[in-house]
Amino acid sequence: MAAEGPATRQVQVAAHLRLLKLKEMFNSKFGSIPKFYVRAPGRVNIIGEHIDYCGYSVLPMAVEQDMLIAVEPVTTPTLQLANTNPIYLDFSACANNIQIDQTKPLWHNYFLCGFKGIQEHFGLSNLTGMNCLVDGNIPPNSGLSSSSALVCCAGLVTLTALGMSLSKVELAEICAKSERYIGTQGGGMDQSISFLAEEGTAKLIEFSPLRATDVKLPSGAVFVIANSRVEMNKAATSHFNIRVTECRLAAKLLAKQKNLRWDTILRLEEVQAKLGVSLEEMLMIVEDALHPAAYSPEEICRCLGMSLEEFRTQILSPNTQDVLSFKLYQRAKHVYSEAARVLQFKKICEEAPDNIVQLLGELMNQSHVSCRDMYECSCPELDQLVDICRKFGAQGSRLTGAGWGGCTVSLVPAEKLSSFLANVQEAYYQRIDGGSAPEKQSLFATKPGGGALVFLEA
Ligand code: ADP
Ligand code: NG1
Repeated sequence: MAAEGPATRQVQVAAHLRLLKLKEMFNSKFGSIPKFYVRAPGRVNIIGEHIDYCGYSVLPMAVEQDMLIAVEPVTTPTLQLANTNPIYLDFSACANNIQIDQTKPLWHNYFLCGFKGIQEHFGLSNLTGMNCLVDGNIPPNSGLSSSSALVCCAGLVTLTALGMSLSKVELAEICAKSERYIGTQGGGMDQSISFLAEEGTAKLIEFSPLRATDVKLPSGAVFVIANSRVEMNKAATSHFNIRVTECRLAAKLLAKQKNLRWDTILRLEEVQAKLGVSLEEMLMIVEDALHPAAYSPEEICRCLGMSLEEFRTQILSPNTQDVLSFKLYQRAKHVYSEAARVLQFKKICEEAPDNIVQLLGELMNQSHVSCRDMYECSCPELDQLVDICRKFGAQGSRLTGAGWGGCTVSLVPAEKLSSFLANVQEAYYQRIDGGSAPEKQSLFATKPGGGALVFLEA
């Protein structure tokens, strides 16, 4: 085993101090000592954006930032939630009557998603309560999955308080499903990596059935996260669900054109599987079957032979009812090409050619262009940050997570790391910070971290 360096010890000391502080705060809040603690990490998606909910594999790794919850099960049926960050207000509810308000995605609703997911999985109607103090250090609304880390952490807290057990895969599937109670129709990448992550390796996450395979990242380069500082709460806007709907509609129209049973098809991957063709062939099929001009609800209804009423009730989500134009060609092009890039990325990591960093960087750059132009989930600040990162030495740089704000991930040759950080700091952050001290939380190198876990001692 390698000897521990001073940097590792510093991290351990900081983690220990964080736990002691949490224990103290818990004591002053609830007048007792936590019985156990749970942590669940955020993630950075290296490549494979907006394709998990279309059925395609993605390639994320866990980051060291996480949600940490101190817990004390109690004998009354009251669930009491508090947060170390005063912007997140205290909340309490009866554990047997959980209501999740989709119209206001307040922080405690994410906890309730994880709680309800476990409750429903075991069909429990009588749950005992808990006192919980939450401490999170994942930048919120920034594409690093703070919301899913909270949902997963809450799911594992509830399972542990009940004294029950589930596999990591089962937990990930339950939490992916239950996070949808908040109103967003995500795919499952975030919850899967939060549970299945392992230190030192990125993972290829595949769905149906859910599984995770190690992907060895190149040793000569570092992944750097940079936060554009534009926040985007996915549940408070309709951007995310509009894209999910566009992909679903594209899948149905492609299926109809290819004489498949379109009414049961929900994901673009199902069309490919039913046709038995390659991703490259799917890209050609999209060229023939869909047109680049946006589709109106009326045109879609004509193509599918359904009424506007059926369209609204059976296809649109509550927050996409008023959408009048759907870009199906562009979204399908992004999804099939991005799915192919994920497979190429994994293959290059396995083969490890001499120019591995250059090849992986090119795929990341292509991914960003596709997210920006075809999927339209970037924003001017993200595009600027990506340009700056490339200018100062990144071989590849792209938005990560849902987008419309949030973070970029860049692949930087190890020998260029310190000049890269200094230059990006100056070119992007100096301007918005007005020259104040660098904000470490906005620009940092990261490596694959471990997954969610429970522990007893602070
Ligand atoms: P992300 O890309 O970070 O997952 P989302 O928009 O999906 O962004 O979810 C972010 C939401 O998660 C926040 O608005 C907040 O409600 C919740 N959240 C994030 N961090 C914390 C925290 N430390 N404590 C409580 N809730 C948090
Ligand atoms: P973030 O960036 O955490 O909101 C969302 C979805 C993922 C995935 C990505 C885009 C949720 C909880 N997460 O992640 O499933 O679709 O966008 O690749 O909906």
